[in-house]
Amino acid sequence: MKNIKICVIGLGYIGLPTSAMFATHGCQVIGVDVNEKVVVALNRGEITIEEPYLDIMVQAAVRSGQLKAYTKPREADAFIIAVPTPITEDKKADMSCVISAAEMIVPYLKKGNIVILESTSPVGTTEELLVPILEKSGLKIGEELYVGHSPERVLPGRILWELVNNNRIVGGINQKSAEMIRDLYKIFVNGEIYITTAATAEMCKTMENTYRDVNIALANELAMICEKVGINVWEVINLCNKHPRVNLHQPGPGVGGHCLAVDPWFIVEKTPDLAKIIALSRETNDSMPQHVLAKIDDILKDIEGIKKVSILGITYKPNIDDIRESPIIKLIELLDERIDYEISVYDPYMKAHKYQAKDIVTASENSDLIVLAVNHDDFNNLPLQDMSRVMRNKNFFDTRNFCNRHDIENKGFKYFLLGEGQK
Ligand code: SAJ
Repeated sequence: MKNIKICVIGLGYIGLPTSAMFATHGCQVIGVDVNEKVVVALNRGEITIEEPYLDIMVQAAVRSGQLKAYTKPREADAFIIAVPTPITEDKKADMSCVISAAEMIVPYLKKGNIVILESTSPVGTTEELLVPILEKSGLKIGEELYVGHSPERVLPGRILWELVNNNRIVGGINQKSAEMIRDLYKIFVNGEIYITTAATAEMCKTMENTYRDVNIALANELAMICEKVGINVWEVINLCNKHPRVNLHQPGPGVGGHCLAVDPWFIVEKTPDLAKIIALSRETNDSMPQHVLAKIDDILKDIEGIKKVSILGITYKPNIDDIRESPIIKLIELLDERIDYEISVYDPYMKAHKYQAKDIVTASENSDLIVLAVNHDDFNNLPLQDMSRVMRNKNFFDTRNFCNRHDIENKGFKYFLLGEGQK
């Protein structure tokens, strides 16, 4: 199956690493993106997203001539659609990028080609949305054109390792399509590849992220309960997880990213009357920034006038530069709406934010409260002495159970922990 030509539509977090992976495994890859800047950068061997080691792999792929980028598709043996599927304001899947990507490839399709949808999509998308568009090619779907869904399952920050080593699901619109797609991914996948139907693969992907979201909601609910009854949720979770069949997740200031905060809505959209726990979990997780604000109000209730809150970390999770759906951005918006708060921010990964200070100590100047919002590795050794020296009131609110309480208290701070109630 080597030396085959693959056309990847969408050169983002999934399309670009996938292109580089095929290209460094002997395939000829045509990368397509509607954004000309991405195309120009890629052809220079540069990347526009941050992901460990991706730059090295992309450079190798471009230099070898195996990966070239364009703004329009070209003829190929296989087409992979890896474009965004965000949600609209009213929590419905926005499939416009999938539709335009599919329409874009129709003129280039020929007998024997494979088309794979990798974008996370509501159940039914491949058969009900993609296939009718591909039929415009005049090819017999499943016999002359092989079609399926193979969702990406990689974790930002570990994409290259997980692309190769994770197990993969391939859902075909028929058995032959599934087998053809499986053989294609075998080029670089070391994990198991499981074959199923397209609709099952779609449901698996959305349910994997829903599983995690619902479990985080359970942890967040437990955190609020523990605050109420005056115990420490982190101790409860730690001890519960000593049970061989319990795996409680971690509470926090909310759930972000383009996956967990989005995909559960794809299931709710299809079956709103049945997906009750799923919708409620989304609401619980979405309400966490509001809960963090209520805790901030409580910590600072005795301070008169304008209070300054310094937020450490704004990305949706640690050690990456991604702020999509970040609950910390939501928290900042909530604080922004209040005339009694002044805000400063420090995030080592995000230099451009309007409240970003040049360093942690500058962000702490005249502050009344530090909020540890993201557990970046960089925050392991906070300059507590210098922070405490420049602060007005020495309060520290840890929303991730990340810091050492004693170190912080030893530097004269009052330490507050999300999920810990006072008796
Ligand atoms: N979070 C918690 N508590 C936890 C775990 C996570 O509050 O116990 C929060 C994080 O702080 C973050 C959010 O959840 O805001 C999501 O982070 P994540 O690391 O759980 O996941 P993502 O969104 O970066 O990647 C997920 C992964 N899915 C699963 O682990 C089931 C990944 O494998 C998928 O490929 C990816 O979604 C995707 O693209 O769908």
